[in-house]
Amino acid sequence: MASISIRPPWMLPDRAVTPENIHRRRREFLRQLGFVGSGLAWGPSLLAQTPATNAPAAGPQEARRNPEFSPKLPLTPERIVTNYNNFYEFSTQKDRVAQLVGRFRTQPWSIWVGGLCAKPMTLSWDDLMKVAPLEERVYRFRCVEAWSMVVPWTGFPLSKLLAQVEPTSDARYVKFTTVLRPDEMPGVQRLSDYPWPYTEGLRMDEAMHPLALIATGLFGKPLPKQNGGPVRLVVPWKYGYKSIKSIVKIELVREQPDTLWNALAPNEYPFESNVEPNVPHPRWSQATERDLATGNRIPTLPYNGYADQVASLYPRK
Ligand SMILES: Nc1nc2c(c(=O)[nH]1)N[C@H]1C(S)=C(S)[C@@H](COP(=O)(O)O)O[C@H]1N2
Ligand SMILES: [Mo]
Repeated sequence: MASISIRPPWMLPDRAVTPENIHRRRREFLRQLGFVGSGLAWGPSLLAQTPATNAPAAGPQEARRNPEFSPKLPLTPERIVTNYNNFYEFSTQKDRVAQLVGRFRTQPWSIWVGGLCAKPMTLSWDDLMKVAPLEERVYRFRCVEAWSMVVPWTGFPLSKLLAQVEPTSDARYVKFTTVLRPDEMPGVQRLSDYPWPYTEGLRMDEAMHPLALIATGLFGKPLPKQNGGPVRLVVPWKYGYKSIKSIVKIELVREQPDTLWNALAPNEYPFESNVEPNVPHPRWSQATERDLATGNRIPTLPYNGYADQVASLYPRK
């Protein structure tokens, strides 16, 4: 692709997470606290936070299953979900990823949430655990490569996190960024012409939809590194690549953000990427999918089975 021959901006250090910028944002945040006073229920924990004292990312992830978001489907066995992975920062071979995440450090961890909002903030792991009560949800998961599984995630709605930072009215999209640590990620070094870091994006109304989940657990345990630990996005009505892993940055933006897959092959990986069985991928049909649990081919459902909940977001389709 033409886009990857250009000297890429991702070769530069990530400006949003330099100590200086974090320091400045924290000062801005503290200043805003002065105005809002006790309006922030969890202000004190942010005040106490410094990156050096971040609590471990691992922690209890048992949570009550939310039946409203958990269709009664047999779960894909845990050993399949945790050993058949797409995580190109480690390997393009799905059965290798779990073996290659050993050097990847997920503690301490923090996420910067900012951009077009009133209250940008850096959340430590403890802060993240206080955004909303954790719940378990059983979601269908459909990869663009035409395989699928059924997964019990633990997490909370993305909308709750975005509400904390109070997006401004000109925030039209949300951009997500995966951590980039080539020393810990052998696939990044191998795929050196990819536009790292991995990025993804949603429209604001998609991001605010109650199905869009921030996941921190899987099968009632901390999210394994190979599945995007310690924290990832899950957008069950879209192809799997929208569900970005190991997130360190969430930014509210005005224009549709670039995404890694869209930059590499826009005709194969459009920004919207809803699961649409009657719209073939340029290289294969999307009408059916291979169920990882049984190996059987099953029909692919519009919006991956979530049409009742999300079709209204796409009135022309
Ligand atoms: N950072 C990052 N996120 C990613 C990917 C990736 O390579 N890097 N792969 C995506 C794709 S294509 C899929 S299908 C899912 C796979 O998630 P799983 O390994 O938990 O099944 O993660 C998505 N998120
Ligand atoms: Mo995928």
